Amino acid sequence: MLEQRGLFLALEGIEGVGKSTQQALLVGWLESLGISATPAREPGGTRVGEAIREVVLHRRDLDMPAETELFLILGSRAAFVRDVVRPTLAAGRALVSDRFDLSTFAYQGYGRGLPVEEVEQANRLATRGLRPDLYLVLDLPLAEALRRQEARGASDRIESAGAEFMMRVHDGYRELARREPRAELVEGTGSPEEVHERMRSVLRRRFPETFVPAAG
Ligand code: T5A
Repeated sequence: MLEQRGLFLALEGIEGVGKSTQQALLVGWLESLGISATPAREPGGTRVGEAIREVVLHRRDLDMPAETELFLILGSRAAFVRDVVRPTLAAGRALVSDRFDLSTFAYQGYGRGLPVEEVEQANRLATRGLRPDLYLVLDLPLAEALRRQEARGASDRIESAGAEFMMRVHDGYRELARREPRAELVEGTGSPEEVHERMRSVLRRRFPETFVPAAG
């Protein structure tokens, strides 16, 4: 178990890039090192968050301005931070979240066209300033991510927003990863194991005291 405060890792990137796959591998690896790790996802992770997720992702019958989508997602995040993130970190555990606030900047900011700075400001209210220790931003050519997503099946309300939207989100992630010191762009091509090994290298480099080379 990590001492004092735990470690907060957020997996980010467009749909189909491999976040869920890498989350499972990362949690397994952390546990094998004796680090208790909790997987979570956003939007969701709490009862109210899962109810919001249902509305935001699956209620295609609802016409929703981008601002409504934003505030619903931030509403879910406020509960997630209070009820999942803070208690997990206070217990000294690692939290591996499938998406966090970089998703909001990429999708509602770059994708939907809301001013990114204002989105960041509203997000600070939801998180009360709590931020991940590291964002692992998986990067794939858009066409490859779409192929993987199609192979996986059913798309949600946001995924169905079209190719131009997805391109803006894709480019937005690259821009965000460039300017966010806590973000690392991780090449998503190759087998899941190869991508996982890249993640391990990043974690060893970023947190050498936690992930000493001999630790696997
Ligand atoms: N959203 C979310 C916002 O708009 N704003 C926000 O602030 C937040 C938090 C969430 C939706 O909500 C939006 C964005 C999203 O539209 P979701 O279902 O939680 O949706 O997340 P998705 O990204 O849609 O999940 P996906 O399952 O599509 O993508 P993943 O998790 O990135 O990919 P994964 O691991 O499921 O893999 C997809 C397929 O590829 C295969 C897998 O087996 C799977 O079939 N695969 C690989 N194939 C070859 N090589 C590899 N290395 C592979 N890795 C995985």
